[in-house]
Amino acid sequence: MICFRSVKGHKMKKILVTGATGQIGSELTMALRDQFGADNVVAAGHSRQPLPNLQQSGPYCQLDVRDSSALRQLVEDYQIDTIFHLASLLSAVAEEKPQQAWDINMNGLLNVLETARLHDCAVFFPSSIGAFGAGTPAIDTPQDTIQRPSTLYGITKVAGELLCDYYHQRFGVDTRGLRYPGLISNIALPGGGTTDYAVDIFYQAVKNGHYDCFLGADTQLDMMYMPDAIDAAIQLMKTDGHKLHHRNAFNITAMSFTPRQLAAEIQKHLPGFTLAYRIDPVRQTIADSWPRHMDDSAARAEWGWQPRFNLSKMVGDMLDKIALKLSKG
Ligand code: AKB
Repeated sequence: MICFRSVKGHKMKKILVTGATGQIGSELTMALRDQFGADNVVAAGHSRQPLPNLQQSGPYCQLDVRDSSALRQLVEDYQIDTIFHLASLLSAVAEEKPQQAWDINMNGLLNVLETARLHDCAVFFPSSIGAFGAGTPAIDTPQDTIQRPSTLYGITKVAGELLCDYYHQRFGVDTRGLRYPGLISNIALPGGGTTDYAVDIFYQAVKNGHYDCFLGADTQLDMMYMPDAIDAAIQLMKTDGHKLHHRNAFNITAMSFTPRQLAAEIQKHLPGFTLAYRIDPVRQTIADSWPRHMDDSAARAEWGWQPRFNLSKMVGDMLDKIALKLSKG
């Protein structure tokens, strides 16, 4: 592989977040604005309405990442040097619309990487536990291992990891990425993932004291609370690139649990909470093909990854925040 320029240490001065109205983007954009200045972080959303604080606290625009000229214009207009590219369809919705998922996930990423090559930007790309498949070791899943996913989402994540590697090795673009587990948050809802139960359960527990879970009681998956997911993305992008042996993409996890274990933790705060199971065969099949617990030692060793939230800390914080949110209406 030929590399035409070496990777410089990118300073994040002008940042673009695609998919800024999504589950990660809504919080990452605000965290970046806090750290780098509100005017220096451009939020680009597409299909979802932005939350008022996202739209009002700094530059916001509409962008379909498949529109390469609009993307390039935006990068030129704001002199962007770093792109957090979050726009993507999630696993369950991608199974409903595989052609559209390919178009958005792959052509969107290609447009971002080409724009980054032409305008000398660094790129953050979120991969996922979905990049693994049934042939991957499910316990302590190694950083470098078999990746033969059976979902369209997973295929776009593996291809995305490889494409990011290619742009780094071939063109010197500073691409970096994480393999996120299921993400649990209380600001924007996730949109059509397999791990969404671990968010829905909190809203239903507080509102109705009961939840019908679409995954089976003992389906164990890696999970993470959103504050850790946000810190990880920013920390990885700030790390001196010379320290990184892996780039696309690092396994990271914070906890690993089943619906039964999550319910038991919620019951410590809400003793009357009940859980029943109404299995969705599509999402169950997807979950069964994913790792139960990833080995994230490469992330810990190469850039100091260390989560702050475990299961009990996350559950306490989620219940407090959701109760407050619902009480405000
Ligand atoms: C999904 O369930 O699709 C996502 C993911 C694990 O990538 N949350």
